[in-house]
Amino acid sequence: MENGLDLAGEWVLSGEDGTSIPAALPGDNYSALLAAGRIPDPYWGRNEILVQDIARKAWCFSRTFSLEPDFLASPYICLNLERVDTFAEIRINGKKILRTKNMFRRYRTEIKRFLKAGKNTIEINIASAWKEADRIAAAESLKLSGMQGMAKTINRIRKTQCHGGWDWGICLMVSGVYGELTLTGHNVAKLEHLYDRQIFDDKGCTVELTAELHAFAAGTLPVVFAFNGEIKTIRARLKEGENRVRTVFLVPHPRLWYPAGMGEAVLYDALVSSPDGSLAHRIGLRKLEVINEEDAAGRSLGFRVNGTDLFAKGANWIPTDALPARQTRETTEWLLDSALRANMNIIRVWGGGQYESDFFYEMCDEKGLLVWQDMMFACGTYPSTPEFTENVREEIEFQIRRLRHHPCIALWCGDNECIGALQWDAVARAASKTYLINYDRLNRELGKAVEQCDPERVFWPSSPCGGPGNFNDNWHDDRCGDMHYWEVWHGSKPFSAYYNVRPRFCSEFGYQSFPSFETVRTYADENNYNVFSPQVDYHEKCYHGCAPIIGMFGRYFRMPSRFEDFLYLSQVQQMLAIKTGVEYWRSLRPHCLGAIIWQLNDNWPVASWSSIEYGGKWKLLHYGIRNFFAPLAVIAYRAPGEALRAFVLNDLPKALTLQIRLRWFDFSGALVAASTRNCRVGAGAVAELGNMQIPAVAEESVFLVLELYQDEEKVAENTVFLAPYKLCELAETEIQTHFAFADGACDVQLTSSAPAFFCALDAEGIPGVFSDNAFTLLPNEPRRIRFTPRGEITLAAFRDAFKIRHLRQTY
Ligand code: BMA
Repeated sequence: MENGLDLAGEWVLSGEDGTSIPAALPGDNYSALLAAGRIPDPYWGRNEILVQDIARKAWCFSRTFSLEPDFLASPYICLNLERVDTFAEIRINGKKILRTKNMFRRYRTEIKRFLKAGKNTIEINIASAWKEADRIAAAESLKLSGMQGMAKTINRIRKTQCHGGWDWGICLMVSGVYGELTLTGHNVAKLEHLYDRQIFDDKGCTVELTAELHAFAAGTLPVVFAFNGEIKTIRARLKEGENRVRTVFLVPHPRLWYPAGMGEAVLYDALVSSPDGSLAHRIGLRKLEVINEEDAAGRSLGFRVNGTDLFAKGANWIPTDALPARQTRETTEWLLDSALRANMNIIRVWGGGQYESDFFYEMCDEKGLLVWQDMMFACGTYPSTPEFTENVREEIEFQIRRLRHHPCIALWCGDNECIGALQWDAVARAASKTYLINYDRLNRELGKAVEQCDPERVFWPSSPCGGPGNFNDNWHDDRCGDMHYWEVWHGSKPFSAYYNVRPRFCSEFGYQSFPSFETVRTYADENNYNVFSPQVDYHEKCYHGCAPIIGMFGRYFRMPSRFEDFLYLSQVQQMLAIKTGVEYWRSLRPHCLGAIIWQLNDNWPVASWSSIEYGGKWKLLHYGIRNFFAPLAVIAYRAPGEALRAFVLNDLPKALTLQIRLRWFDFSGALVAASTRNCRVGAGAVAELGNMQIPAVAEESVFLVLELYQDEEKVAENTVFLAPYKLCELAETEIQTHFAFADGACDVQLTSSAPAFFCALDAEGIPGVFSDNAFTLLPNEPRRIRFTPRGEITLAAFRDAFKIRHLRQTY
């Protein structure tokens, strides 16, 4: 560190009960207790229940540190704390210096007078957030309802809301510090933030850089900006308190930042320094517009980057682990890379989680993933008392200042489903006006904070909502706004219900599945290898339990026989659900301009809507997403009572002429009918293939294979059934495998004598990704699939771990 001391490292965690164990900070109390063998693994079986008393106690993190007289010569010394969870009293050398009450705020306080040369002590005493929330709730004048997890009162406090448990999440009301923990010395001022504003005109791009400094006393300071090979020094006169120092740079030929799939995510280094410290960011030059304009259907919603509209394809993001100590850079990078590899261009940071670490946004900048950033409120009613609102205002202002320089951030959204909660929460419904006013008071504060701190970006009041200036409930509105479509999962409707809505932008829709057998074995023992066993059932947090997954099987499939078949089939089913929605909505472009799947990841091993399991393994859904989010796709569907329709989807910024091959087969693999077509499809557009002939045979006796070719090269394929799978007499077949090792990866050649559907490959216990999965294997058309491991691998280990499953084998 420049002029400072990083207090990250080993601390001591002590408890009311006399516990005294080593604990790493940044980190949390549960992780420390687990590492010291004081609590059982909360992720195993039903252990969640056994570890709840930890959260009803106070915990203290303490350590000593030593200071050199040189450092103490600095006129000002700050203690800087980020992500302190939640109610902490901080003491230095026994003296109280600070109290915290919001894990999303940054606390900085000048503490020189409490320090001495040599050995010092720091204590972070953290009260039980749960008890504190209960206390606030008991005293509140406007009674609010409880939240869905075990910690019902968590909406009263500024802590990651899913810590209290969610319909996919364990309740672990952790405490700790997860961000910066430093002492910094200063002469005049602390450099706080650096951000940019960009003006595009015929001269190029004018980049205005602004540094925000907190001056401890009035004074002057040279502030040096470096950008695009130029250096500018400003002698800043600072007043005590907050100051802004600005300068501009002209970039005559800017290299623009593009989201994934549209171009390169070019970044420029921006640096500001003073004798008191420095800040370095990487910024992207781009014009990002949220298009929200009146049109024939109502009002559009979409993103335009550097003048080109895109179809937003992405997933919702929740915290990567319920134990904050395990929220690593590596896990984040794996998940974001996985999003990218599945052709996503946007991530929605969902409001029940947290504003993510800097490295999350830096990675999104680098990879070209746009971020729909919620503010941290979800699915509930929140207070709007002056105390709460003031606390939130500090939080939002800090978060916007911290994050606004990231080119990835596409918009600020006020909350997740808090308008919905006004309807489904009985208390709020009974006094709707009161709760609406309460909602609006807080929500308007959020909007004001955006206006003040980041006027260039759009404030989208809530997700879902009709957008600024629209005061409708907007729950399912085909005319405007973003939509959360939950009728298929929560409403138990068939997959064809996706054809009932024509969203302008669907920011949430999902379907659950079980994780793989490999992951189930991390939380259940052999006696529990049954979908309704206590341990497996416990790892399904939605109020319906596992029943909808199994119930839905009855619509489409024959009942699977073995436990592993249940797990597999649930993943096939999940993939089909999401595929139905995505393909249909993509075919509606430009009416619909976005599909954000619920949800990308899990924060513990559980049955959920995720496309990637806890631990990083891709579910079949994630492989499916890679195909149905591909920039070029060929699709066909038949909405109830309608004809079969087929489309070519092109998200690329250029018009193309493509070839389509259509083949109908029966289930022995015999060709029933075949044709080829040419199709011209515009840039970022959709083309319908007219005149789709269905062979004149029983619907349950055939299936359609569509293939899309660009200059002789196959770029996409799809398989479509006309009848539910359960009605079709699928042929039994054994898939032959042949293995080979190439470039650190393993190839497997697959051959079948009859059509095999949803062929799912697994390398149990070996982390890595297949080049394709859950595909149709046709007879006499062998397929070579590559497995790229995350680490080193031998062919023998891969062959031993390899498993393949297909639909006919499940019964
Ligand atoms: C949406 C989300 C989450 C939830 C999901 C599934 O409402 O915002 O709150 O986990 O549905 O029920």
